[in-house]
Amino acid sequence: MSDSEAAMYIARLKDAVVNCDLDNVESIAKGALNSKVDPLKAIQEGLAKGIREVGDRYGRGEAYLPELVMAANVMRKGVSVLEPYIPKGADRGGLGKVVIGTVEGDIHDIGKTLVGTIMGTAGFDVIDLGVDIQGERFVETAVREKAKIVGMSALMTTTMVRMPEVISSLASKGVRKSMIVLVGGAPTTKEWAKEIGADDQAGDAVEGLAIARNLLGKR
Ligand code: B1M
Repeated sequence: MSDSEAAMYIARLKDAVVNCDLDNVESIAKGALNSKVDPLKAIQEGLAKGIREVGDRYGRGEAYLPELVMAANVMRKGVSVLEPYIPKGADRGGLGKVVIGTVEGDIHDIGKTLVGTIMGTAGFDVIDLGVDIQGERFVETAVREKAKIVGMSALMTTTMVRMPEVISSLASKGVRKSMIVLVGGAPTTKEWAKEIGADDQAGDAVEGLAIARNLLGKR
């Protein structure tokens, strides 16, 4: 595969999301796989850039909710083709448990699911709680499963405020220091993580995995 062929597929995947092209995204994603394009790169640099572009247009009032929904469906279809081909790590399940979910009031799941998948393929045992997860469920599950990592995702400024509640609850159960707390999602930042007492914030799935490995290695 030449670099220009990879770039062509990545651009076509992005365009498919931007143009809400549900009919063709599957064949473009399969073409990318056949041409040995890295599936994670295809998701992050192709599909995810497309959905962010549509999101930005929505934010500026240049696109409407139905377009956002359609573009998200295109993204999910593309991810479903590419995701099974993300290379798996050697120590499957051996790195410990990660409890991950999208916080209460928030139904965005594409990024959170991708983070869970990447951590799973790298060897973590991932418990994905889903979306709109109340703080108590994060805490109960993390305690019951003796999780090493709790990962919270929030895509909205109105829902990221749920994150510190979960951290306080972990602290009140006396387990905060035994778990690594990571946060992510578009409105979150490193400063936010620090402010609320999380261990770190990840800008994307690959960074999330790198941070998780690094922090676990220090324990
Ligand atoms: Co929504 N939406 N949306 N949306 N949507 C945003 C978030 C928004 C920024 C768009 C905008 O206005 N520009 C805006 C929020 C504004 C704010 O902050 N206040 C918004 C809004 C307003 C809404 C609704 C309220 C719209 C409405 O109904 N009027 C509604 C919310 C309903 C609710 O949650 N209660 C809504 C609905 C939807 C759809 C259903 C149409 C769809 C979601 C489909 C789905 O997820 N099943 C959708 C989408 C697709 C988006 C945007 C366009 C894209 C999100 C996405 O999937 N990105 C988004 C705009 C944006 O984010 N710029 C937007 C791709 C994904 C791969 O990236 O999720 O960032 P991301 O995840 C990354 C990293 O952030 C990181 O790694 C991931 C993978 O690399 N990461 C973590 C994420 N979580 C992590 C956790 C970790 C670590 C890393 O822990 C370990």
